[in-house]
Amino acid sequence: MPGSDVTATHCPYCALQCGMEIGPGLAISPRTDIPANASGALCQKGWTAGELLTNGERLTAPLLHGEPVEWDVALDHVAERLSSIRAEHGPDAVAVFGGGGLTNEKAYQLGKFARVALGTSQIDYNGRFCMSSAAAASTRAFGMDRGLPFPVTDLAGADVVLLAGANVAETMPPFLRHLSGPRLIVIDPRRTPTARQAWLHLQPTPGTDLALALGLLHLAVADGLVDEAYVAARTSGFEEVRTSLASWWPERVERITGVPVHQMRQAVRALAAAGGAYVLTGRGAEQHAKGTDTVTAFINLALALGLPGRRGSGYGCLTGQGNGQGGREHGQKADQLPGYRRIDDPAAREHVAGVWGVPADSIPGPGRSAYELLDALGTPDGPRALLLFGSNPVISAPGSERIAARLGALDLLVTCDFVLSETAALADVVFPVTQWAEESGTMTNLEGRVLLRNRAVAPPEGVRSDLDVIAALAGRLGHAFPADPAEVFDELRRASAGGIADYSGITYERVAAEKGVFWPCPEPGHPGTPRPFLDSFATPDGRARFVPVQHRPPAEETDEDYPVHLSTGRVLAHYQSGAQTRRIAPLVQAVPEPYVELHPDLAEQLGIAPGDVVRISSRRGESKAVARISDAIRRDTVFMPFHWEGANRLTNPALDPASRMPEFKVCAVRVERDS
Ligand SMILES: Nc1nc2c(c(=O)[nH]1)N[C@H]1C(S)=C(S)[C@@H](COP(=O)(O)OP(=O)(O)OC[C@H]3O[C@@H](n4cnc5c(=O)[nH]c(N)nc54)[C@H](O)[C@@H]3O)O[C@H]1N2
Ligand SMILES: Nc1nc2c(c(=O)[nH]1)N[C@H]1C(S)=C(S)[C@@H](COP(=O)(O)OP(=O)(O)OC[C@H]3O[C@@H](n4cnc5c(=O)[nH]c(N)nc54)[C@H](O)[C@@H]3O)O[C@H]1N2
Ligand code: SF4
Ligand SMILES: [Mo]
Repeated sequence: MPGSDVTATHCPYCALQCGMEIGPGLAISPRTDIPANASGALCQKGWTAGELLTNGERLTAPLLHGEPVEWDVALDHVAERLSSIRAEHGPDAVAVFGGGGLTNEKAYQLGKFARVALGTSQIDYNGRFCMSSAAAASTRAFGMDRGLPFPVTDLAGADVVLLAGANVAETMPPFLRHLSGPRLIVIDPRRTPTARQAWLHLQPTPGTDLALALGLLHLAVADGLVDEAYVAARTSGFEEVRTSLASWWPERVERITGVPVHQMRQAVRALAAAGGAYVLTGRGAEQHAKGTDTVTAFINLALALGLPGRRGSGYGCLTGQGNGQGGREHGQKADQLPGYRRIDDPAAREHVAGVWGVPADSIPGPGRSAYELLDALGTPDGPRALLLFGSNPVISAPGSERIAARLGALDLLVTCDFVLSETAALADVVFPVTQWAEESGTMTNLEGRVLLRNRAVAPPEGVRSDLDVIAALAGRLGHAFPADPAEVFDELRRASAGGIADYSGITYERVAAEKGVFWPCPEPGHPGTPRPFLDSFATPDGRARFVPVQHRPPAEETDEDYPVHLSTGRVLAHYQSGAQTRRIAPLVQAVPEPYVELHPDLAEQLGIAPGDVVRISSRRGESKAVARISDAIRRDTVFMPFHWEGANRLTNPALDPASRMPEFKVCAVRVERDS
């Protein structure tokens, strides 16, 4: 805010998008006018977010083959290479990869840049690795994917909240304040800090949530707990689901999941007896080669109990990245156009082509999904150049060594980043870009509430914004793109008008004055839509759809050679690939190195003591980590955070058929003491 020495903005990290203020000397303090953290809470990462702004490892000049060069030199080089690669191999030889941490304006502009300036179909983003299974399941059931179709503050009024595969005590700590009233049921193979606060903790074998959800629904039906009036009035397809449950009797589910029948019964009864109840899924349930069906099974359970579309109850997915929600709405996804439109829908193409001023038939069709795109790089049929914004796949993609090799096979790799991430270190050209506090733009948080980040400080000399880079490249390729976020947002509004995620009534001024506006918001006078499903769902007949699904084992099961399940996830102090948080001293101090968590019995069997270096191998690769021994994990499972190189050398890139989500949460490994 010009004229004031304090600027209101939001945290650079997760999807809770806690409100914060930046004062003199980059002092960070929580805002209390933003519902997500109105309690005045921030987590450790939020408090220390300012440190990366002035970090010594900040990039301040473009790098061309590792050497600092002038901006024009780097931009000219990239534009020339892109043009010649395109001329020689066709437009699909150039690919774009985006991220769910990018503002709405950047996500929108990246999609337009790919389709209009490059004419390529090859664009996707890291959200495929994140909540895509829940998005696919929600679209299938409700006709719309808005992570939480209700404000977070609604949760406080519930009697029971079920968290399937989410460890919010570490992944969004201030969110826990909304859960201080309800009884918590947590489904997690580990007794996490979240599970420790639960009224009931179900501890399944990784990869068995689908069986568990079917077992819970089987019990609900058997015990007469189905809300028949709701099912009749608001849903379709229940009979088929009821029939499909027959073989999922609780004892069989106990054998598959390891969760005792009496605990399942306790969970279902509590949910059914509650005045208000929510079923929420996180990555633990979603990041599987059957993640979409797993989420569907939890949605079926929620529907049978009459929760979605009812005030004080519901189903939701806890979106993870800062703009994980907005990032999946505005066209950086392979099959999508702005406003959460489908790229294969002729009417959607006409509308967006009109806004872009291009013929509809010039917009390329759908391209490859994230993993498939990365895996095709540098292959005879795949892209030969990649422009990458806001992701570090050398660390975060499954089977990462293979992906690093694919990146190495490119003719041209270009990244934008503020630090030399492991992926940027492989790039031919790196553009140094501004960070959250140095630029303005909108973010859509896990509730679907559009929020405004305000520029608080000037960037270091030599640094430009992602929008500047896109505009400069587009300009060199013969297209005039604006670089001003407000101007881009105005165009995004028009492009989204009439779509599922309609932002046309949202303005920066409104967002600032109202502390956020919920989409859909189709007109300037429209109040926004905090709870889109109260009257009807977004399906053609307004009813939520039950979809029958069946359990199946993980893509890779344990065997003699690889006898232990590996699961992966997060710790409080680090964020994602760690490119940011591994450079912030207090966070490094909190968790300095990669580790593997294993049960005392397994450790004893393998002769491993706390602090030993352990070698973990899978069919994809091998990595080393320090042993942490804890009875909070199942005996048959080890856990590794993925914030360092290592975990993803092991993970299995088996993909979910609907969402194309890789199986990050379960694969088979061998664990040995490193001699
Ligand atoms: N500190 C921190 N916070 C973050 C992030 C971060 O990197 N660090 N990233 C943000 C992002 S992008 C995301 S997506 C969210 C993710 O937020 P969460 O989904 O809460 O995080 P994860 O640790 O990936 O997974 C949650 C839990 O799933 C459990 N799990 C593993 N396998 C299974 C399984 O088969 N079934 C079940 N039911 N559970 C399983 C793990 O033990 C873990 O405790 O966090 C956001 N917030
Ligand atoms: N094994 C395993 N792997 C996983 C997961 C898991 O649970 N287990 N989770 C998956 C999930 S949910 C996610 S979301 C992904 C995330 O993994 P990544 O996609 O790698 O995400 P980040 O580490 O956030 O990468 C962001 C990069 O972009 C930079 N950056 C941040 N903001 C901006 C910006 O505005 N502009 C530009 N140009 N750069 C920016 C950062 O410095 C960093 O280098 O990892 C996935 N990988
Ligand atoms: S919970 Fe998320 S948004 Fe809030 S301070 Fe922590 S990282 Fe930032
Ligand atoms: Mo994520």
